[in-house]
Amino acid sequence: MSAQQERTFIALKPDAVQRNLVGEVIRRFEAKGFKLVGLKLVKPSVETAEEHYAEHKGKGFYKGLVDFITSGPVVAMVWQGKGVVASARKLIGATNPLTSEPGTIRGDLAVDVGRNVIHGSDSTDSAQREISLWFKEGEIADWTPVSNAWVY
Ligand code: FUP
Repeated sequence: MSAQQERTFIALKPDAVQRNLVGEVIRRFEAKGFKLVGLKLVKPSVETAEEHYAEHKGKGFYKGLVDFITSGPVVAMVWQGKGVVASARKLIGATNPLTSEPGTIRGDLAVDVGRNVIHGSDSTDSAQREISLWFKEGEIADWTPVSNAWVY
């Protein structure tokens, strides 16, 4: 991975999977120009969910959040590219979908803060922590297109 590149952790939450929005969200990241380097469908353990959302421990919504995120499969992903951490947050939109701008994923696809479709790391430090929480090293694969020979 070159110095300009960075990685971010993205999770499509159980509502995204159950509402068949997986393709729609992946399409937006691909179209923007980022590279998919990790992808798996997982039903998170309570331990993983609690560690992932550790910063919210003690808040009123914490238990509901952990219950929700562990309720069904999540699509866990690692996306790579220039400025991907901050750019993904812009693509995703504000936490509460009722105030997320139209054109963003949450602004276009959700209404409820507790069912806001997607998670994206909020900094490069969080991204590193979250990628190592959700992925083993061998599950992430950087790649370079061989040529345009497959496009016709
Ligand atoms: P974000 O980084 O936009 O995902 O937002 P936060 O880290 O602040 O919150 C994490 C998740 O907690 C949100 F995606 C949804 C949930 N949440 C609530 O359910 N109620 C709240 O008031 C705030 C957050």
